[in-house]
Amino acid sequence: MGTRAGGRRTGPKCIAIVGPFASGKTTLLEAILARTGAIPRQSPVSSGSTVSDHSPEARAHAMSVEATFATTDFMGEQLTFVDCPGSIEFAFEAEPVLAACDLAVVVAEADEKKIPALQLIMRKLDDLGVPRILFLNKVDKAIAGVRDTLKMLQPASSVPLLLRQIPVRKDGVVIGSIDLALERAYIYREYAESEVADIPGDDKARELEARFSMLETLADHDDHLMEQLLEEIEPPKDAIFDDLSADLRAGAVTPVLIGTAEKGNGVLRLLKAIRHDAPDIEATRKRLGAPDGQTVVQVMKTIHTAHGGKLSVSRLLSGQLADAAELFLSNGDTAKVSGIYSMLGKDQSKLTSAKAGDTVALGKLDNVKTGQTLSSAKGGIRPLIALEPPQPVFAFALRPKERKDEVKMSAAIQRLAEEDPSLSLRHNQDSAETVLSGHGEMHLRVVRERLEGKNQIPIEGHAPAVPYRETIRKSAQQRGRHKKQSGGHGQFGDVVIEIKPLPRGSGFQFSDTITGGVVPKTYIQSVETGVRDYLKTGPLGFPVVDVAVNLSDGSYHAVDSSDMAFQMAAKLAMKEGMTACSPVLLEPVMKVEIVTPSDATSKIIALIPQRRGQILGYDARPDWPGWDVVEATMPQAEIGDLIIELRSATAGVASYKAAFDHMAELTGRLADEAMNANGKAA
Ligand SMILES: Nc1nc2c(ncn2[C@@H]2O[C@H](COP(=O)(O)OP(=O)(O)OP(=O)(O)O)[C@@H](O)[C@H]2O)c(=O)[nH]1
Ligand SMILES: [Mg+2]
Repeated sequence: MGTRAGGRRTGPKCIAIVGPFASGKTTLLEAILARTGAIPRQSPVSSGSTVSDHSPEARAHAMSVEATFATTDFMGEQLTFVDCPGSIEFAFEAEPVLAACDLAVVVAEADEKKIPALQLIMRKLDDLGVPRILFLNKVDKAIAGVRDTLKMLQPASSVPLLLRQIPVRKDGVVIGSIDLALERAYIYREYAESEVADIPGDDKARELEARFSMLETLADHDDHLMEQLLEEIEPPKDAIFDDLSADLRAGAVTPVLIGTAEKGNGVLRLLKAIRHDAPDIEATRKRLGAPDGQTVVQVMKTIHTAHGGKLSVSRLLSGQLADAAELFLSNGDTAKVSGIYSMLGKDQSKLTSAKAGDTVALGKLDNVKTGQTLSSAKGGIRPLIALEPPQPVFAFALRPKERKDEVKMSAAIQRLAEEDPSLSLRHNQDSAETVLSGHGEMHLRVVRERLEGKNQIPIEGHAPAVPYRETIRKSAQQRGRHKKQSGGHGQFGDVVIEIKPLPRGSGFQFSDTITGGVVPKTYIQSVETGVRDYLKTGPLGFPVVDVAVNLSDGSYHAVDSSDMAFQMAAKLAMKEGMTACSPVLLEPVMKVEIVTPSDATSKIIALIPQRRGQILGYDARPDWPGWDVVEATMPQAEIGDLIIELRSATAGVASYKAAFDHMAELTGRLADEAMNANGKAA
């Protein structure tokens, strides 16, 4: 529980840093840590030595690929920041984090292309009910005015973006900011605290106008303020601060601060706003519906450290926790805490206990997963959040280069899947492949790099096999005789079968029209077994579907006939009969639903026929202003890398869902290619 200092509740807070890709989140965290003294100085992201993005995978791709935690201290208050990746492929990292945070700092920039990405994040925060501050970064290179930029970004937010600061410019370059609530100017100094100054005379008119517009927005939720504005009475500063705080906490507005993370400018104002306005753990506990009066722990991330120890980075929503404490999972199982740590990027420092509001890593909770809720209450409490990864959009099949690594690889994949709940793993029976699926090419590339790098397992990867089938176009009748005389017992089976195509989706049907017992009942069964066995691999090399086989005639021998002999006869008949039935390859066709920002819809529609798809229609995406949904059918073989093209057409934000629709005949060059590839794999 927090204490009150100067009328304000203080206590450990947890703040997620989110925003579109490359907006400067990692840079901002670095600036915050430098400003609060957690690190001696700010490193540029290009140096590869920031507190966040320390993994070789993040460095290799110059982007964040996982959530990083860093706890620091600002004016006696403990703040844990979580730097979340901006790429949509790693967006799921933020979900368990955001749920248990008090506040999100959304880092944005004046870039029209990134508006849909910003919108995705804002909606996520709306859904979770997380209050937010928008940090408009990179004002050093901004050409447009801040107010125009906010007008441009506003469609991404369901609540008003409330400008709290305007820039001070000199010769077109931003040299500081004016805080509209404090009515003070701050002149930037690189990597140091800004200098407080009077508002420059030239800026006074702009300041008053921007301030009035801020007050007008606040007055929408405050009748008293509205009256004051109408009567041209200057509202007291305290009342403005209270409104700013209340509206932010209620999620009624998104205050906007400006700065240049790269030079540490605007960071102190941001920290002060966080200190002053961020909700505390009590508010977050209530938002999540966590019970009071007991220890409640929400797991935000799972890490397997290089030294083999598992860490469950968690938020204490209420109560306290001592090392070696026993906690209950929602299913009643127990987990014993072995080590409590404060995090600063990859570094941990040991603690003896934790209290409500703390964000700490808990050691060796072997049976605990990301997103779970733990509690001190016997038998556990119900989960506070339900983590549901979206449907994967990209997959690859893999195996270790060396057979000896098989067991090691599957253990490593299990660990990776535990660290990343958006990764899914399945074994494809058809092709005997291990298939990993995830949220994009980069997502899976990073998984592969982790296997090869951290785990030292060289991997062979390829696109997963498409489950082709084959069927027939014509009917045929065929006799099959299996007869062998070798010493004592002979083998004898003789059948006549009729093979017929069935409508698509019927599968396989077997019947007999045997009369007079020319083939005895038990051997009819053997014929069916033989036929079914044959159908596992048809003349084109794939499982056969949509055929009917009727056993119409045959003969048997009282001594030499057997189950095996009739199976053999049936297979012989099938083998010869099928080639006369004009076999044809079938490929799976999916129904796809693509969601895209509307301005890219025509591009998306154009690429569907290029992938042998058929457009079924497109429409406005329900409840998503500025987005469309395009429906189409498309062969599964063409969907494998569809996401790459969708993302590149939409600055990374389009996505799709696919579900099996039907099987369709495939002939010509593509069929030959599929058969050749299958022949090689077999
Ligand atoms: N001009 C300017 N560039 C900046 C500023 N802040 C960050 N950058 C640059 O923006 C690029 C991306 O910065 P990052 O901090 O890695 O961005 P990010 O949001 O963490 O990126 P992801 O985590 O990959 O989404 C880098 O080249 C930074 O140098 C800034 O204030 N001004
Ligand atoms: Mg980053």
